Amino acid sequence: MTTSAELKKLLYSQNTEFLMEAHDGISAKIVEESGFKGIWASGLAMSAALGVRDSNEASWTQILEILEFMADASQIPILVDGDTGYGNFNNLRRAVRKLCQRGIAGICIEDKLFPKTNSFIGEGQPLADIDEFCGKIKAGKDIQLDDDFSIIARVEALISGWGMEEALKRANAYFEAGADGILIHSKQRDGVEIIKFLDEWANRCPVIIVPTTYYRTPTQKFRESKTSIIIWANHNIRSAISAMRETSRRIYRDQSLIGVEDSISSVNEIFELADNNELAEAEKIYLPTNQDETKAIILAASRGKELRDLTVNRPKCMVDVRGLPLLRRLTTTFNQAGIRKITVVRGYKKSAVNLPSINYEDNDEFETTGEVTSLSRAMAQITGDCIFSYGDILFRHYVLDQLLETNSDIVLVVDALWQGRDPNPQSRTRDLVKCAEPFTINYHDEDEVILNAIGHDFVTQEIQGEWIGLAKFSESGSKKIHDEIIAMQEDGSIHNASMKDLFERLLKKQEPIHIIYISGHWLDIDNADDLTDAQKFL
Ligand code: SPV
Ligand code: MG
Repeated sequence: MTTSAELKKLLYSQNTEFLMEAHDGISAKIVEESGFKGIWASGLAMSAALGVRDSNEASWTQILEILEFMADASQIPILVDGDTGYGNFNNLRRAVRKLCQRGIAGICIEDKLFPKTNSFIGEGQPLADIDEFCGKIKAGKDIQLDDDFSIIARVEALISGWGMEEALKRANAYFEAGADGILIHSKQRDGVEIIKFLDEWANRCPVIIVPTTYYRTPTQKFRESKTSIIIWANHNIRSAISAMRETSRRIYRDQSLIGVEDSISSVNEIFELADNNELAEAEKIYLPTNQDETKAIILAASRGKELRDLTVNRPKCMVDVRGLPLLRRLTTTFNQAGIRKITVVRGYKKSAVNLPSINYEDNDEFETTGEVTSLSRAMAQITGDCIFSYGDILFRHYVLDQLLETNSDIVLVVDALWQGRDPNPQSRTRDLVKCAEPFTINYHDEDEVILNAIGHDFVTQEIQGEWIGLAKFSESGSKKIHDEIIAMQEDGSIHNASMKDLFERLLKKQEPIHIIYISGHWLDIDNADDLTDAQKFL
């Protein structure tokens, strides 16, 4: 159904329906997600959002631009506040054609003079000549490109103090000229004159009301008097003004964001409203993919239980580290090294892992399976040059640069100063390594050293370092990893297997694995102390 047909349906619905004010794309989205079936594109609100008066200071084409954003941002019908129709019958004709072309459902025009003045300002505003206004309605109806497009005639006789008789006379003339509905406006504090109008009008055609000043009158009363549509006309722009004032004043006063951060929308909410995920999906389809481009796979399926309260609603990778989720810090490091294709394997609280511009794969059995099962979820990405990373580590940029320059099939980054971090090798599960050569003063960044063994419990004297959870697979390395995962799937050993198990299998098959040494400059985040270290690290 077109939005214009939907607006018609609301107009003729047996129930009283509601339109909510919006003034730009984002407010249109918010109105729609709140459940409203239609939008009132308020002239007052659109003007205010542009910082101008509701006196036709914004040109009609500028309003048209805003409407185009609103229509793109929402699926529900938009009834436009068309003021007086932006001139005479001819100006309205052009406006109606353009509105139809942009998928707007209807226009409301008021019987006042161009340039209009907001109806709440002053008393006894002059009204348009009835015949001239009827000609405008006819011209609009004759030109509309869409049969379902609605033209609502707004009667200003009550609000301008011309009386009930004049209001009824005008409503009748406009209805006979072809208006699809009447909007009757009032600025009384109670709904008495509106109810009187509704009762006398007796539903000859749909009637719309705007209870901005008579908001205390129960909605039920308007239902009983057969109101077709109630417009909540300006409450989003007014709430935006209050919120923006409060936030600006607070930040100005505090010279800090601490006082506002928890009470305002997150940047992620903006990404969600803008549907950044859709863009990420589209990029996968439409952007050329360079097959030689290095990819990254990040395992981020586990909760991180030791972080307790911090990981009740989100996994460890989304824990805040100095104002940004850990995962964002990690992916930014990859991006800065020119790696754009990043796949994250999610598990625990996967919907909380929602950063844009990332491919997601899910390991829904994360509680009962190990790292290799998570890695297998990203199987399609294990091709070409590929960086592998745990989702809970941070490292200096040079570490990744050094790794990217290696040439061997499988290269692990190993911290030679593993004891500096935590002298007890058994203090937590650590991937310790024995290598063909130890780290010495003569070690060069580019030296790739053979890995002899990887495990959790070697005697201290034999340990040359700790794998930090970062690795690179070349094209043929990726193929070896890929094939080994398939073998593990086939022999059933994949289930609880860790990355250590996978590397051990390759070593057993005499597949060479290399390491490069670093000396500190990284950390992984397992507990609250690590998180404190991470704040310092940044
Ligand atoms: C608007 O929202 O711009 C209106 C309604 O026209 S009112 O401001 O009440 O006149
Ligand atoms: Mg208006």
